[in-house]
Amino acid sequence: MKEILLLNGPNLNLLGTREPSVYGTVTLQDIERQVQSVCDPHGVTVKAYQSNHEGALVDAIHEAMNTASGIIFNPGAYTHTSVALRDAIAGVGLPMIEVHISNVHKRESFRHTSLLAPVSFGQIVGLGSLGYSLAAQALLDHIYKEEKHGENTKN
Ligand code: CA2
Repeated sequence: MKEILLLNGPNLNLLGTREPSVYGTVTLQDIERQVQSVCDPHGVTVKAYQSNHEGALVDAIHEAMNTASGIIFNPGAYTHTSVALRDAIAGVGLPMIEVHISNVHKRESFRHTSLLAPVSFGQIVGLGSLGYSLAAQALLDHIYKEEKHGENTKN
């Protein structure tokens, strides 16, 4: 069975418990369920992982290389700082879509730059928890298109 990795970075375990005006009232567990319900009709399993530690996120990306077909990733504040996460995504070569709950472009200027954006095939920002469900749809579409392209270019 196909699997995707739903990866969340630092502080996103607090979703739904603090700062509802910025991050909403939906919990991370709710989001994990939402993403699984998008993937269920496609027979795709969602492996969900959250960590507050950069190295643990790098390890999860490496593990996904052998198990997953793609990654939905909200790297949290590491979005703006982490060369290590960018290198990990580039290194495993899996398709990755970046999600941000808040509209980072309406916030402080240090949130306007993503080191991960150049290694993602797309970004969804500012749509709250809905962004994760849309990201799941986009990732499945991307994976199926890649598979089709592979079949068509086989000789
Ligand atoms: O908008 C996003 O999804 C962010 O990735 C969230 C990060 C922030 O550093 C990025 O610039 C944008 C912060 C996650 C903090 O999550 C919390 C959730 C609830 C309560 C407090 C923090």
